[in-house]
Amino acid sequence: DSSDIVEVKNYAQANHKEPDPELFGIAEGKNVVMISLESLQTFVINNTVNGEEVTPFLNDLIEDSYYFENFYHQTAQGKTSDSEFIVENSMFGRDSGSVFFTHGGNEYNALPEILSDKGMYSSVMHANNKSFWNRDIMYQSLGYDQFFDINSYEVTEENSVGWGLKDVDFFEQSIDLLQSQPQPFYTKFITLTNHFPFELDEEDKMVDEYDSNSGTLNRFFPTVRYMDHAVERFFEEMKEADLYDDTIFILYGDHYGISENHNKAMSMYLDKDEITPFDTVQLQRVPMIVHIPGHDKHKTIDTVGGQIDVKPTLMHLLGHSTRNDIQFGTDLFSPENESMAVLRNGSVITDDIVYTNNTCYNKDGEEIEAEACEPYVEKGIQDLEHSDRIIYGDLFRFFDSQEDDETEPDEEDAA
Ligand code: GP9
Ligand code: MN
Repeated sequence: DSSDIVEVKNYAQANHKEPDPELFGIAEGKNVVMISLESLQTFVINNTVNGEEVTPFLNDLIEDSYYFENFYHQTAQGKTSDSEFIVENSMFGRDSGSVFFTHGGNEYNALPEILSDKGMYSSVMHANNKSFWNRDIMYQSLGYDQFFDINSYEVTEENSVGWGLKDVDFFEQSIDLLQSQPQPFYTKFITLTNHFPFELDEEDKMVDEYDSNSGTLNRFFPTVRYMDHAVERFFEEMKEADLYDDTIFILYGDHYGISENHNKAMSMYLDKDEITPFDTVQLQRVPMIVHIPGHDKHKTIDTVGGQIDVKPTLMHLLGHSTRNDIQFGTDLFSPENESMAVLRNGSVITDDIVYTNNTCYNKDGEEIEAEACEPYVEKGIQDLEHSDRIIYGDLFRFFDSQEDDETEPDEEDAA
């Protein structure tokens, strides 16, 4: 009932972390381009296949960006839709099924709605049917102003492969749509080509397939390489369209592309004897890149975090306090960040431990005594439970986000 919201709110707000004052508001007034990179995992970053770089553009971009190398996807069966839900709400998805389907009509306090209320135009670009993952319904609940679905794109036999419109054509056609929007905008792009079963036309193969007993892993590398190329083209097009300088870019991998069914091939690629449960957790890392044109303090950051941290991170970059929000992530730039990620199955990662499968490991992958993991495991359970209570009780019906919204970050401390 409505008293639940008070408890959940108190829990979430007790975990609030103050932003880094140097970065707070650095992107104020700018456009935000978010790119959801289909099935991209961290293990291919700065790595090679058959002697060739898999992600040459992203590797360069990382040199000139904030790059979070210990950033985890937190999705479950809802795949892309889970990643969207987690990123937009700073809440966990469901432990099974997809919250996009089961609770698409709930009230939320999501990024698109918040940013829209603050004068930004919010939209999604994705060349698939609007009802896939129940997006047309859920995007209304999340407060998007516009969803450019497959009907906004010219999709032909020639420019399609696998699941649909090729990423290069998708980005190219999106530029006009982007320019039709009022600024500043908050726009999310969802790529498609690097999706299982990783099909690609010969002419688009820029690296050769890997050679192992897993056709899936073998094909993954050329489609990742193609997606990397598509993003490179998009950055060029943003510059040509004169949008680049007024925009900040957030790129993240949505979830794993290579499941545990391919462990044998994966161990061969990673040159390991076997893939242990510890390794499996490490393989849930996805790239997270924050690129701010003209910014000269970019660096690689080893803070442990996950998709749930994107919302507070972005809110603070745009200069909005999140002290009064209900969220389960933390600003990745906050000096007080606890460096921790909780996965949907209860696995937990910090700077020092990995907990998974009822086993506590140190960061060298050696089993250690359970006590070392206990407080983090408990925190993980609490986070998941409180987040779930919001979904199942539709608790945002009882939450007024505008209430004392104008409070500046430091006012309350001073009072
Ligand atoms: C479909 C795309 C892929 O529109 O987002 O979804 P996935 O299968 O990765 O969840
Ligand atoms: Mn996906």
